[in-house]
Amino acid sequence: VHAMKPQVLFVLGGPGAGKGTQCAKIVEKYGYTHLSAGDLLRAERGRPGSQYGELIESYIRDGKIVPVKITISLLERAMDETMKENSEKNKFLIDGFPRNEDNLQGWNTNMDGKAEVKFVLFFDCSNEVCINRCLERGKSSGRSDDNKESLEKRIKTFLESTRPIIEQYQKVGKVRTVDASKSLDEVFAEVQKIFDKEG
Ligand code: UP5
Ligand code: MG
Repeated sequence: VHAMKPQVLFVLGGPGAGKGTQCAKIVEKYGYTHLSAGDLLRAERGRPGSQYGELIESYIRDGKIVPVKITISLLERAMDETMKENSEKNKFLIDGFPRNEDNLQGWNTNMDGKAEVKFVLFFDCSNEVCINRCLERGKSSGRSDDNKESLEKRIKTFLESTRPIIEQYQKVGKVRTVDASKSLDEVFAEVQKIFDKEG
């Protein structure tokens, strides 16, 4: 039996839109594997002996997007490991990627033919709500980018670099948008409508 090709959903939205929170709920109900590009980068940053630790930290603090060669190698390895363990686990939520043109090109170059992107799940949320959620979380998260200065940069990067990626997918009918400013349960109710149909 041949291993099934990975089926990928990209999960995008501004900082603090609730990507990670909703992905955890999707995993519970629909059996996806959640891969947060940001979490993978933070883990690599903290790995003893990593040659990229300092670079990753400076990009994250400045709300800049890490060169795709680093991110894609982490994502590809995580997908391979998941499917090596259980070849039927081929449904992935890739959270927080692709964030810019460099990311998208890197994905297309490395993953074309290897994985299928079904759609983009977009958590739509005002900048103000995004910032407030991250500042609130910053009281206990220990994340070096949950502060006012970094958040201004993260929002700017989202608007300038990530929105155009979402728009590209929108043009080919591949975006499913959820109003992410509502309560956690209301947002998940919207998510379930999408996944019950095509997840
Ligand atoms: N919360 C969640 N949902 C809520 C709701 N409905 N109502 C009220 N509160 C809600 O949630 C954020 C906070 O809000 C939490 O406290 C939560 O309880 C609450 P979370 O689910 O964590 O939101 P999420 O969208 O995942 O926010 P996150 O901060 O993770 O988003 P970012 O996109 O900013 O962060 P990420 O980790 O993806 O990336 C960080 C950095 O890594 C980037 O800025 C970049 O520098 C780098 N990066 C790359 O360079 N390349 C990549 O490919 C990915 C990341
Ligand atoms: Mg997250």
